[in-house]
Amino acid sequence: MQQIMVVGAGAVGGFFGAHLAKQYPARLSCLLRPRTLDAVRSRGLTVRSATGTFTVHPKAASDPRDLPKPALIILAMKAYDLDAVLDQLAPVISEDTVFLTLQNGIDIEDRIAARFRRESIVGGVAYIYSKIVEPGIIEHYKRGSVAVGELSGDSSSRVAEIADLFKQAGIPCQVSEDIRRTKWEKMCWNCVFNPLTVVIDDRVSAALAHPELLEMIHQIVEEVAAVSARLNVPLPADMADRVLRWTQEIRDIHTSMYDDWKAGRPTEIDSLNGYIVRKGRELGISTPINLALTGLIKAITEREQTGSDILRIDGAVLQPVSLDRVALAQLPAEHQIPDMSVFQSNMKGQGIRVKGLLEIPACEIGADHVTFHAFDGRFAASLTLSQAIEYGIVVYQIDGQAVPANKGGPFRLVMPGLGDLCANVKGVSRIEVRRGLGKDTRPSLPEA
Ligand SMILES: Nc1nc2c(c(=O)[nH]1)N[C@H]1C(S)=C(S)[C@@H](COP(=O)(O)O)O[C@H]1N2
Ligand SMILES: [Mo]
Repeated sequence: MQQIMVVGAGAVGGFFGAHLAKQYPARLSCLLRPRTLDAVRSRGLTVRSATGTFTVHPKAASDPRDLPKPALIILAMKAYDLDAVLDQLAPVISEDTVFLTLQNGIDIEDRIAARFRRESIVGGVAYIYSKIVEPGIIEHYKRGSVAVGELSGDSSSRVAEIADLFKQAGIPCQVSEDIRRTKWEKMCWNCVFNPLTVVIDDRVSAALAHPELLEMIHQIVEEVAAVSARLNVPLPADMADRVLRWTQEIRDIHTSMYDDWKAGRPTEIDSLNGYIVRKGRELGISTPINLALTGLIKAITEREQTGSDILRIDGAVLQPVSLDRVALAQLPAEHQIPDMSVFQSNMKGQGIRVKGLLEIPACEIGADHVTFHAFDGRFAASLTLSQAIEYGIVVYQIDGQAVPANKGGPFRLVMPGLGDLCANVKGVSRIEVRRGLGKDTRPSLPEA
């Protein structure tokens, strides 16, 4: 396996990629996202560790066709980026390309096998505690080893070769005779401590400090093990105790989910506890604790959703709120306008009165204006609160579908009766309640 391509230079890919690049400068390249690529091109890829700091300058690109054709591809990006990465890699994959999967999640191999040959996949598990400090700079705190193995459980020369590659580069690598089980064992740990550290907003050790949580940890692992057993990967009866034992030497750490949450990145919840819930449902196994954790993690980490398809009400309110199209459709019927053509024959779609929207948050006493901001930040209209309440309607769907951008969607503010067309904000994504007039970039201010 002459050419090696590492996908991703995050906490996992950055650490292992840098070690491999140091040992095999001519053989290793990195497939990176544009932001990381810029950083690695200009400053290299740096690993800071208690045992030393080093920087490498690997070949890197954000299009795999710009890199040497890989014989081995080490997938080390987040599980939720898998499909996009596989699309991107398709042009450089041949009959004898080998994939090594280092990400969390149990269905990664199946998802690759749905696209490429199952025989091309070698299973892997990474044991490491590290963080991205900024793009291209990884801080490494603990561990830093891998386990690899054939999904079939057979021994093979390619697995031996991969293990050798890592060992020569100073990375401890174990050949697992049952890599599927090894993955499920790590899955147990992940399904316990990733969500718990987020829920308690604290280190792993804080989840060990209360007997109720220890009992909950046992229940999480039992649910995971029940699903795993039905998929023909039986785990030991004392699996939960093993998980707790492994945790002792890393008591002080947070987890990758915790770090993702704090950094505002999406979490891997759907590949971890969310996967257990989905598989459990398919197999008729009930997984109440994993279900609760999945819901809680989504509620905690996705709280501050923004984006062009989210309408946020903030400013002079006690607590900002965010609504998507589904949430808007569930607001009280008295505020809904099922058919906008009642105002004007050429208007289409379903709307919600701004009055109904502004009843959701508690407005600060004295709030008297409201500013509607377009998503692109290039247009805003400021109205008095009473104008907005009397005339404002947000059109949010047409025939049950999102309003297209060329019709001013996903959300368009209209003001039938106000007579100010310029107050019809297209692509509105933020409603800012204010005391006094706010930003207004309309070509002419409303007369009223
Ligand atoms: N986001 C955004 N919304 C906007 C504008 C704009 O430039 N950006 N122009 C406004 C003005 S001045 C008018 S007259 C109407 C035009 O809407 P139309 O393109 O549907 O005719 O959109 C209003 N809403
Ligand atoms: Mo306008």
